[in-house]
Amino acid sequence: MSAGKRGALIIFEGCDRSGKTTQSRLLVELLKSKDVPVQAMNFPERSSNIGQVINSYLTNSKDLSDEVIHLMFSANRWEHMNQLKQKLLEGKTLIVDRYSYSGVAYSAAKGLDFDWCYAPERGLLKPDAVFYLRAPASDLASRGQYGEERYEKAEFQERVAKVFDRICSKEASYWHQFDASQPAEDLHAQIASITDELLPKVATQPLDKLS
Ligand code: 2DT
Repeated sequence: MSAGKRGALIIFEGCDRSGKTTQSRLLVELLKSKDVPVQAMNFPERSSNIGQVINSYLTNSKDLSDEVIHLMFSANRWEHMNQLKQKLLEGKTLIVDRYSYSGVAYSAAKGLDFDWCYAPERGLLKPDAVFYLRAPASDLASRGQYGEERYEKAEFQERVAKVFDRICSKEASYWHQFDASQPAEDLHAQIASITDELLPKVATQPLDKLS
């Protein structure tokens, strides 16, 4: 890497089974093939102590109040912030599956206040781009059975999608919305083209924080 050039913080967001995992993998593979330093990450990061509590909550083996689990998800991001910052400053581009917006969308979909949900996210690193994979809940449901985890229910996912839509219109300057029901290769081509333009543009920009 040339001196002073940082990597980009790119986030994938969307409902369960919107294709985030596939698209983030394709993007990582593409960047690797171009010798761009890149790393895939995802939130929740389930290996830390906090991550393990989140994991037992998601797999229904532990119950916590909506507020407590919300703050745990946020704390799980905060505990990794220094690491993320360091990697970006070393020139590594980070492709992250879910971030603060999932935090807000899933908790607000349960009925928690939107601003309350967003408050603990302030001060975390601000993404350079969010790729929002959007598909009607009926499309997502037709992709096979939902799994066993807590949130994998069609009606709940519809409420989550509404919150994502709201965030997308508020944060339009760095959110890119895609139709997730199109073929994976077409979606990948659009994502690749935006990423291509993004990397050189942000390389000399300072890191920003969510406000
Ligand atoms: P995965 O299936 O992508 O591992 O996500 N979630 C996630 C929240 O409720 N709050 C958050 O802050 C984050 C990052 C979304 C597991 C589930 O956890 C939800 C789905």
